Amino acid sequence: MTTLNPLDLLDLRAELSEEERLVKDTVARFVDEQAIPLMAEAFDAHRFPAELVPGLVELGLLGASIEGYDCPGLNSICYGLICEELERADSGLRSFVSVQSSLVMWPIRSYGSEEQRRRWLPALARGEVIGCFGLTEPHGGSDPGAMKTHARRDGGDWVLNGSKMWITNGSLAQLALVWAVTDDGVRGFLVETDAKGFSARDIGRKYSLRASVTSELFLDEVRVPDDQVLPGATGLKGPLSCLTQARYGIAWGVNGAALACLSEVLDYAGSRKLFNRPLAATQTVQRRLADMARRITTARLLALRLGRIKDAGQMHPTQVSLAKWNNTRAALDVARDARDLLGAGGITSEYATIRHMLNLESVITYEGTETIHELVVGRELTGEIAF
Ligand code: TGC
Ligand code: FAD
Repeated sequence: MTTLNPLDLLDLRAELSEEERLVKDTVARFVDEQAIPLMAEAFDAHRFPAELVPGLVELGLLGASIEGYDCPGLNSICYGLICEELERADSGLRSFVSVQSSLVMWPIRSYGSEEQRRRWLPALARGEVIGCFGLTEPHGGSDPGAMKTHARRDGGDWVLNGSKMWITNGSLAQLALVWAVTDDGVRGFLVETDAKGFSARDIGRKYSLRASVTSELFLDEVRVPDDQVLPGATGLKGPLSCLTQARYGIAWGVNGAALACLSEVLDYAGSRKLFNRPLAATQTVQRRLADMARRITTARLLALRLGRIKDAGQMHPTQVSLAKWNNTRAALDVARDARDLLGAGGITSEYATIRHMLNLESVITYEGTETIHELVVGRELTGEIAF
């Protein structure tokens, strides 16, 4: 009997095309050689490892699935595999790429004017411009319809006032896509962060996603010319459709974090000797390891199916909610259990598991909390809105 790969029990690799495997393997090499060695220190130091950006750019990982504008136009499976590999290093690294690709470049590609696309997309792909996505406000993120940040017309300009909270890349960004209420509903504004009246302040003392920058944004009479408003997006559907893209990537990414934990705990359980036998030779430990493998395998299958549906142009936001919810919950449960199996060492940065576990506490909250995604699926099942 052939031996199965413990990290790919159903041989999902066999489902990938040659191009998809090549993308996965290339990003995996970058992650193993350049990203993983940096992440524990970056997390400890509460800093985003910006030295990785040139490598991300060289591999075409910023805006990887955008067609044209100096971007590679890879399919959705490739984008998913990129997220999975990057999150094997750290959720913060995947977050950086998610925001740049799905929450800044995707809306400019989908809702921007031709002039906006030409101006911003190549620079964002080259990492010369870093972007952030400002939707959440201090009074509550789950209900973006309660947005207070507003924009009023003034001659040929718009004037923005308000604030945003918990914004990934906020103080790194040269370009902030800020969503604001206008007389015609919610619109997206491309705000250059050196504009007068714009400021960003980092949120410190995080115990999660420490290798990612999270900021507050303040807008005090910020003037934005009319040609920097996204013409194709009016209403809440604009930002919510961007979230669908990013949540899709998260449904893949979290599997990478879970795989990193499983890999680490398998090594540990195999080598740790207690009561004259390896830890791995006890029934309850094997059951726990098997359960981790079950959760990861089913989550990866779900992501793969979702990716194929997306590439066929058939993906529904509720399906993305189901996958973001299921896969993030699976990854968090795997990480917590792996942390316990690592014993005392598992509470230190000697192992990556606790870092992944803490990061996943953010991932289960951002891009729609677990409850919000359960309620989206509940609405689909019953037709009743219960938010
Ligand atoms: P609702 O009435 O349901 O919808 C309004 C309009 O939007 C459409 N729509 C969507 N379109 C595409 N994708 C989706 N996921 C969509 N969800 C809704 C909908 O069809 C409708 O269109 P139309 O034409 O009828 O007007 O809106 P609602 O206000 O009832 O929303 C419900 C709810 C709770 C699901 C929504 O507000 C929600 O998703 N809340 C969670 C907010 C959230 O996820 N925020 C994330 C902020 S960004 C972030 O966290 C980045 S972290 C990045 C990182 O570091 O990786
Ligand atoms: P709340 O909305 O106040 O929710 C609090 C609790 O109430 C949650 O448990 C929630 O599930 C529950 N709840 C809410 N509504 C209901 C209901 N109807 N029924 C039952 N329970 C409910 N936002 C951006 O715009 N851009 C970013 O780049 C970004 N990056 C982030 C990075 C990090 C590290 C974090 C932690 C957050 C980021 N966010 C970003 C914000 C994120 O999207 C919000 O935190 C999230 O949407 C939840 O909003 P909230 O924190 O205000 O929680």
